[in-house]
Amino acid sequence: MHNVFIAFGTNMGNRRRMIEYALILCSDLIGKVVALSEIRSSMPVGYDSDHEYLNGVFHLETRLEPEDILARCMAIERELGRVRTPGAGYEDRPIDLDILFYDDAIISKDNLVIPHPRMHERRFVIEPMNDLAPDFVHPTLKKSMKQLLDELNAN
Ligand code: PH2
Ligand code: MG
Ligand code: MG
Repeated sequence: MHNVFIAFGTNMGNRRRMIEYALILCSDLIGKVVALSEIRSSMPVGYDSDHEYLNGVFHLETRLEPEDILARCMAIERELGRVRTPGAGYEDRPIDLDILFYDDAIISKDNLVIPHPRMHERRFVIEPMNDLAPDFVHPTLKKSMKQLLDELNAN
């Protein structure tokens, strides 16, 4: 069994409902839900929009390989109505599912980078990871979620 942490973010439509559906579809298609973090709201980071996000993290146990998890996350995003505009950069979305960690694997492919490359800069990811696994050590940064949160709080 593998432990996977998947970040979710939603800022369109009925956001609570999107999270509920995403959780059900993740448990159907990816694996057993071990835990769900607190859900927090924040304004969009890295682009301009008036639509507030709800963010959090799912912890799942899975037999799937990372590429397969990625394909299923994208299928769930499409199922919940996400449409990507090619070349548009960040956009509002009904749901975004990002693989943060897969055990302590380090993967760097064109279509998939694990750990998620920008996660340690993002409070909306580090706070929920700290809810679920404060002592989990980031495999490349070699810092725990608690340490990464302390660093964000200090800056
Ligand atoms: N996701 C982004 C870009 N900016 N801002 C917030 N608050 N929450 C997000 O999930 C988010 C974001 C790209 O995936
Ligand atoms: Mg994202
Ligand atoms: Mg994404």
